[in-house]
Amino acid sequence: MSRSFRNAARPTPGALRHRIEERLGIAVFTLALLFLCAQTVFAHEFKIGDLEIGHPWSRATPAGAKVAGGYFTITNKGGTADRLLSISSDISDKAELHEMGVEDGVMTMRPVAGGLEIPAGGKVALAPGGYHLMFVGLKRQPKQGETFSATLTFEKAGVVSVDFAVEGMGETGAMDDHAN
Ligand SMILES: [Cu+2]
Repeated sequence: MSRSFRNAARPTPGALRHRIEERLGIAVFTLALLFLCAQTVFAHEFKIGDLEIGHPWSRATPAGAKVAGGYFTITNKGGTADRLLSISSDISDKAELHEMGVEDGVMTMRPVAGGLEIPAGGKVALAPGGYHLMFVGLKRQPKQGETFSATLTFEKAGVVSVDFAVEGMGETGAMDDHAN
């Protein structure tokens, strides 16, 4: 019964080719969708005025952690300098801009006073080991694979909402060309 049905339904060579092309089309479409999704998570970018905020990311934290880092690049395509004044997010009580450096052979971290300048035509990177955001007083632990939103306020460009992609606990950003 099923054999005779199969025989009756056997496609002509032309129909077969059409069917293969159709499947290829679906495969290409699926790949394009996957690519778009990957773009959103791994190389996402936000724009406000002349500023481009590249790939905001954070790190998953162990249970009970009270702080989490925040990293991204800011590119200023304009002719005048701007300044990152403040950051806020629902994930923590507050967010601070920190600078990391070595003082007397000891790694130290201190808040950056007066905001972070983004020179005209310049690019500033917030990355592990240098300037970074610190989400202080976490209300919950950021989990790998999720995103959380934050608001950045610039002196001239204004306010922009961005999404931080949460990466693994051991992530250093070294393999990420956006962090350079
Ligand atoms: Cu810090």
